[in-house]
Amino acid sequence: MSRMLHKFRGTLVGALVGDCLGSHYEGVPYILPWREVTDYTLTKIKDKKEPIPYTDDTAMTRAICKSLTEQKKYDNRSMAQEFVEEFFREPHRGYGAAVGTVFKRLQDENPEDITLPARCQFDGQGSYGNGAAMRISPVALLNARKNALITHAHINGVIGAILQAEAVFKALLLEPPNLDTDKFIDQLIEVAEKLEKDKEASSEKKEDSGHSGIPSHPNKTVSYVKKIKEMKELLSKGDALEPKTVVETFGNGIRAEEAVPAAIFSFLHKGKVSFDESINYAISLGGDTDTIASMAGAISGAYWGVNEVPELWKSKCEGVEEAIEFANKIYELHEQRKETD
Ligand code: R7I
Ligand code: MG
Ligand code: MG
Ligand code: MG
Repeated sequence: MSRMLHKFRGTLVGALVGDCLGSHYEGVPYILPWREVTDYTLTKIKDKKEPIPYTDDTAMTRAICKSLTEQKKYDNRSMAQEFVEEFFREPHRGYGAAVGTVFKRLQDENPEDITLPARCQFDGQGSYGNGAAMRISPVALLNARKNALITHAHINGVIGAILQAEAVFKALLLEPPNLDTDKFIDQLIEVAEKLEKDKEASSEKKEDSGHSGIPSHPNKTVSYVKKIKEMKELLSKGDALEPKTVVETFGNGIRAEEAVPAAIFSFLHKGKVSFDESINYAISLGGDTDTIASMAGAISGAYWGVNEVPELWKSKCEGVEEAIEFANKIYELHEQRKETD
């Protein structure tokens, strides 16, 4: 089997197991002891008879896979339709509290511009939730910004999704044990700097013309660039690094600007060691554990490939087979594109 297919499977299965395992702790307001997390993920789940269910993070990822593989291309209207269908089929997968409004409006109004409902969220600010970033791994090779805008209009929600996609994309191109963390960080900084420069430019333009573009609130936002730059310093502390410092630096909440840096950092800090350490570490940070672990899992799975995902996790989580099938189909698409390019 080709190494890249292996890595595509690792990406989707990695995102899935991170979601399933992390969901056990979603919302805990404190840092979890390492022992507690590994006791759960490596021991306690052995006794589970029922599959460990996936949450909205995976439900939306699957909707993206479905659209991509059925349309055989990136089509945002089809993406939106799959999100809506999936949401109304199983609304109780733990979706963010506000995103259901977007799906209802998409269904009831079928607006010509499908990003309209998302732009009306939160009094026109758009959602800064991590829900665009959490689902983005299958689009890592395609169009992350466009996909984010279906549900998340706030610039920080969008930048988070693009950076997460970028991290997955970069990890696909690396082979263990060759992970130069400084280089990985420098490349991400470059992308983040460009995105944040665009954000400033678009907000200046908005003030000038009074036109409503993508809502952006540069004064109220924390910079991704600043957070990514801090990763080097934290990584240099090695095992002496306290999880408390990590959470103080990045946050661990439902905002994309917290969860995305926390996930990327979990990969850089522990994903170098093994796939499972990056998942356990992401969960141990507390807060939005399913989403942070799912995003760390996508990056880490892209780096390691599916064989490095523990068999126990693959056997206990709901939807692993479907994730592998989707990975196969997206890989096929990827190969076809290479031929026609
Ligand atoms: O971002 P989203 O899809 O939620 C994803 C999260 C993940 O943890 C999943 O695992 C699931 O549990 O939910 O959904 P949204 O409803 O768009 O955003 C999530 C939450 O962020 C909202 O319900 C709000 O609490 C908060 N939020 C905001 N609050 C105030 N002002 C997002 N944007 C704003 C805002 O502009
Ligand atoms: Mg969830
Ligand atoms: Mg939830
Ligand atoms: Mg979550």
